[in-house]
Amino acid sequence: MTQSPTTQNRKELFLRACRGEPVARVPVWIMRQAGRFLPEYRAVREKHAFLEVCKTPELAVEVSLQPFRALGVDAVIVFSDILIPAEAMGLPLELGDAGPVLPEPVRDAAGVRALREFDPEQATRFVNEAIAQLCRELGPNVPVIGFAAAPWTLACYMVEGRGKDGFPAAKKLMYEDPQLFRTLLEKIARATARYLKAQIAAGAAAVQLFDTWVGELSRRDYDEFELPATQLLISELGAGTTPVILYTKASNHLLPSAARAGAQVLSVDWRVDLAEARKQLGRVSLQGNVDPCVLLGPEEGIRQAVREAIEKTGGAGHILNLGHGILPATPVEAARTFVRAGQEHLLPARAPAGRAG
Ligand code: 1CP
Repeated sequence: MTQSPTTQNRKELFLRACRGEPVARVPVWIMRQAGRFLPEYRAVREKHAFLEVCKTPELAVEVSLQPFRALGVDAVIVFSDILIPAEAMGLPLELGDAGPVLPEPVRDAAGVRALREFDPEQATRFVNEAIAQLCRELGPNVPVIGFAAAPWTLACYMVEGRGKDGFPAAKKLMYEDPQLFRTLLEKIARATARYLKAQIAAGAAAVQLFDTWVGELSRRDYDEFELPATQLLISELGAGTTPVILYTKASNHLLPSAARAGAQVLSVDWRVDLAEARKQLGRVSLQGNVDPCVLLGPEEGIRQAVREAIEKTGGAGHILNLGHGILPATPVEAARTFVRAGQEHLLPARAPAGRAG
């Protein structure tokens, strides 16, 4: 029996899209797909604290699988958080209802010096175990995505101590002591490379770097601070054939620089015109970029946004996703509509496109 385009080997489909090779349809997943919009996630969280779910492989596997079962997405991201390595580097971490808090933030040279290099096989072994268990459960045809924060975004929380508009304490340190800030980013980059290598060794088919707060940086500061740190991270990772996806938000002014970081896929938000990005950036695949708020609106609007996103890239070298995490208020049926609309949009057979330059 021939497989339908919606159930063919999802890992192969995902990897082909990362490499910009021809596909029958675009692969689809959703950032923050394992999370609060799913009633079955909220049920787990009623019984278990957030960090307990992250650190107990059986629970992390269960919530990672929930969106695969509920939505039929093409990739499963391991349930964890970008702040887990901050704790492994020595900063106590609390994750309450108001978001993450690091009560002992890094504010000076002594704080940067005290950050530990950690062994991901010891300190964050639970992440690798969750990935390995997911790979066993899902078999060889479904990609498991590992992830970490990009250096600037992790530094934002490490210095600020919590999420805060504009991350002024992080910027203050960057402007006050640029050399110290570079040292901090470099330390994070090296630790994150080791952390992600362990995830790949455990079976991750691709890894995503979240640079959620990079839009706060001017192009000049990005080029001076975050670009070299991200390049270092990706080159240290030496991922070989494992694709790296670099997510940036509110980053229209940075994209040509971000495209030089070494990632095979750039994940962008709804402010970016995918057709223009393709023209401007050349040899890079794109992920995104539907506004998560579209999923709060009518079904036809969701279908139209999906159609438009795919038509902008012609479906070549494109992983359909939202432009940022799915909102907790999203109806499950709307998420299902998004995934199905992407999977049912069949592409004409063609040679790889948009790969000039
Ligand atoms: O009570 C809860 O359940 C807490 C909500 C929650 C969830 C579901 C947090 C706290 N983290 C997560 C999981 C999570 N975080 C994943 C899981 C896998 C998936 O995508 O399904 C991922 C990839 C993240 C990544 C993450 N954490 C980012 C980058 C992506 C993004 O959405 O911007 C950031 C910035 C964080 C920090 C964080 N963790 C949690 C919250 C509420 C926040 C944001 C805090 C802030 O606004 O600054």
